[in-house]
Amino acid sequence: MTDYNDLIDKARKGDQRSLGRLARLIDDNQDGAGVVVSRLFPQGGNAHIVGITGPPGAGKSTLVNALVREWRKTDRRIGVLAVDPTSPFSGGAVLGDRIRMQEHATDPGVFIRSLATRGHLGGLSRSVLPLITLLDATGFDTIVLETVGVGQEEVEIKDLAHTTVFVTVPGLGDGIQAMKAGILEIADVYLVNKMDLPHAESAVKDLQSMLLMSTQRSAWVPPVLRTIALEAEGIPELTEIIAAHWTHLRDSDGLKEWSARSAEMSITEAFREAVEDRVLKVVSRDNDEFNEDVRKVSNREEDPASVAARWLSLAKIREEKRMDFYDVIKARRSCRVFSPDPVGRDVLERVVDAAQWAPSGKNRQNWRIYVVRGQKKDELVQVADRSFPRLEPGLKKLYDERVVEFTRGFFKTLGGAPVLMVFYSKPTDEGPFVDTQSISAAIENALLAAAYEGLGACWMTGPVHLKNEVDSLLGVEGMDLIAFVPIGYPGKEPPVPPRKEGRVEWIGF
Ligand SMILES: Nc1nc2c(ncn2[C@@H]2O[C@H](COP(=O)(O)OP(=O)(O)OP(=O)(O)O)[C@@H](O)[C@H]2O)c(=O)[nH]1
Ligand SMILES: Cc1cc2nc3c(=O)[nH]c(=O)nc-3n(C[C@H](O)[C@H](O)[C@H](O)COP(=O)(O)O)c2cc1C
Ligand SMILES: [Mg+2]
Repeated sequence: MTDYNDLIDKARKGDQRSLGRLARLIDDNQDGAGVVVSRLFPQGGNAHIVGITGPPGAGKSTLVNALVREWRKTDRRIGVLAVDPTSPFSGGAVLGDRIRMQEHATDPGVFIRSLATRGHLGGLSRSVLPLITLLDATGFDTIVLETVGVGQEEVEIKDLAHTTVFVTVPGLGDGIQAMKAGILEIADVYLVNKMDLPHAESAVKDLQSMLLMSTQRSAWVPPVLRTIALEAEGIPELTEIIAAHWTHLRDSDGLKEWSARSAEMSITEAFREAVEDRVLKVVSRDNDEFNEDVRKVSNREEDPASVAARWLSLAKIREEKRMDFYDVIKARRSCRVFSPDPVGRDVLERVVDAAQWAPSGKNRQNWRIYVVRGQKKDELVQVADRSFPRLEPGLKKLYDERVVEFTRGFFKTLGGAPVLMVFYSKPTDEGPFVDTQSISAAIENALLAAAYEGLGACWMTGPVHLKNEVDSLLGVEGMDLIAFVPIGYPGKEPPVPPRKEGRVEWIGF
């Protein structure tokens, strides 16, 4: 198992290889990417994120290169994420970026990564958000995002970057007009690059008069700068303005507003991606259940929206919890409130399979597991409810009335769980002591597997004194009733009871 914490620590100390590995993990969305990002996230929130956008070929990469050189005169760490457009007009941009920023390739204070867009976030790659988190949380002071903006779609960059610089060039003429609607609201700094070209001043004038027409009024008045990126002309002025805008944001409510807007956008985006991933998993000709739906819709037995709604409520669509082993152990909590959402049969089969891989005395596998839902389940729940009065006096001795009341409510419906697993032990000549240990191993395996699947469950002793009723409901003879395990998606995250001290003695260490 990869030790992500170790990688993160090294990356924070400036180790480029660890940083590169984490970036690749995130960019390729490999297993573990989600875990890493959620570990990194709380450490972020310090970097200044600067967006550089503008039409293809405006000189953005050349400009970023010059900016990095200027910033590196002081000791700050700079991250660059260059997002390549999928547009056929600017194919080869990856190579271009690499060449233009090559002078920083060996500088340990600079991290540069080019990303291909995958049609998300208006020209921005889907992994941009988590990669920003990576750089932010590992101590980069400034993060530059280079994106191609050719129309409306670059608008989202303002939700990703604190400071957005829009770069244009002389001679675009009507091109600028076309962009007008989109760009006037987005940038904090406007810039005409390639001032060495003819008609450069008139491009500046055009931009200035367009900005005057803008109805957007705020405390920050976006300036128009002039640069020749190739010769690093105008770069010190640009870094000064970028720093001034950052100061302005932090001294006003601007940063707070930006953070709220940015959080909203990133949740929406993460949500959309998660749903999209689940959808792609379902929509496959390898999936028999899906094929059955295809048949139904093509025969007009069910409409597409109803099929989609059914899948959305099903387990397959839920986020798979890819957890470390020890995270699973800690995620296994006794769940007391369940969601009524159905649990897919395939998920339950994996849970039961895990139970059956438990060790047992002389490998007798003396367990019998009943997985029950529907009316039979409801009848079993009623038996559990009727068993409660027997428990009550004992509970009252231990807990206050609120807890007793809550437990009484829990027994009424077993937390509203959609499925109940009933564990029986078939007596062997090993005797009840070994038999019970064996089945306990099976129950705990099932609980851990359930936690891994994102399910909640609760180990309950089961209404032993009403065993006859349970037996006859299930048609069982000659076995010991061991446990009731209600199971389903959690309706509420269970509380975490603290672990007790002094339970372990180390001898001979
Ligand atoms: N004349 C002149 N050319 C420049 C200037 N800055 C950049 N260029 C040239 O413009 C071309 C495009 O530069 P890039 O930096 O790749 O532009 P870009 O906006 O990053 O391009 P894409 O990422 O493909 O959209 C290159 O040939 C640069 O050498 C400048 O100030 N003056
Ligand atoms: C053998 C065993 C029997 C249990 N029986 C019951 C029970 O009858 N009713 C109940 O509500 N919880 C029952 N529990 C759940 C415990 O109360 C619960 O595990 C404990 O409060 C610790 O919480 P946790 O599982 O979230 O760590 C049982 C747990 C075990 C291991
Ligand atoms: Mg570029």
